[in-house]
Amino acid sequence: MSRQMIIGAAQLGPIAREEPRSAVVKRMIALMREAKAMNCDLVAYPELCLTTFFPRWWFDDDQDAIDAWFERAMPSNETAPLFETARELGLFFTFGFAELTEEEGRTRRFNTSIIVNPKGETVLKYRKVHLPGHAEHEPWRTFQHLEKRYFEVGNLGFNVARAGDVNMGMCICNDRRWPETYRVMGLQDVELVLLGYNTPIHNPPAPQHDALSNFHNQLVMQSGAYQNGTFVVGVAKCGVEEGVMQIGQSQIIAPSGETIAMAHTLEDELIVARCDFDLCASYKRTIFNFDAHRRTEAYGLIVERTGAIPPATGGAN
Ligand code: CDT
Repeated sequence: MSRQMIIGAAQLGPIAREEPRSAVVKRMIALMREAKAMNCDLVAYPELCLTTFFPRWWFDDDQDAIDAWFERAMPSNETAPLFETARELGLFFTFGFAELTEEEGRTRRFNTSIIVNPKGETVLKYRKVHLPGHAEHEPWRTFQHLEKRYFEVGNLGFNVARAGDVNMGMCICNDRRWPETYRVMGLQDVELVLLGYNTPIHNPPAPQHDALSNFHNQLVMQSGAYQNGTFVVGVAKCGVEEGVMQIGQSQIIAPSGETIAMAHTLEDELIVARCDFDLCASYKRTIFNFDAHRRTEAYGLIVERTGAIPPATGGAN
């Protein structure tokens, strides 16, 4: 019998700075009910999806103002209805939030996502590893991208969990641009990578890339899917949020690398695809049979070196 899941990617349009979590949760529940009506088994939401994308602002080191964007408990009073609705409907779901936790005797803050099963249990937690942007106030930018200030680098790695008979993993936004993200999960036989993103079209240090934002979004997720024989589900928070235009293009990608469903708006929108996880095997057993074809003896630099060092000049091979 083939292993199938109907997956809903629940794209969210902009969330205003003043919009309370309770209002966002209502929007998420409306999409969840729509997903159930379309026979979905799992609903995926974007990165940091309970509030506006707050790293675009500098808060003058006002820790209370910063911490107001973070969740101290999950579920919380405000998010409990999401968990209850998923239980009522019998759905898996995944979403991203800013996590504030006490660990190793100190307060820690992560950009986090979780997968929750239909019983309301968290089956996997992920904390974002690749934090883009900058750590100091850079007033020359039209908006800030202060993830390096507000979050620590995730300390959980890229784990894969067996849930609903499928090997599931997660990453978050900027992680999707890095091939190592997918490969570490590929080496755990991942079949479904769930990821959310907030991607402004304008990148102040490299405005020449702006027109390629959608292309790059597809390029990285499609190649990650194909090269690891996995489904990839990318879910945007998009549209003009507090004056900043963010890309949409939420999509579900098959292990062939083909996009099989894509959002066409920059608003709350559900896209749905039936995913047959047995399709992963034809890639994992042939062209990307890691056991047969990977040559780890040639890959040492991947973990030994972080930044690129050019070759010495003048030498011939
Ligand atoms: N949220 C997030 O990771 N966004 C980044 C923006 C990069 S430009 C600083 C992304 O890679 O989409």
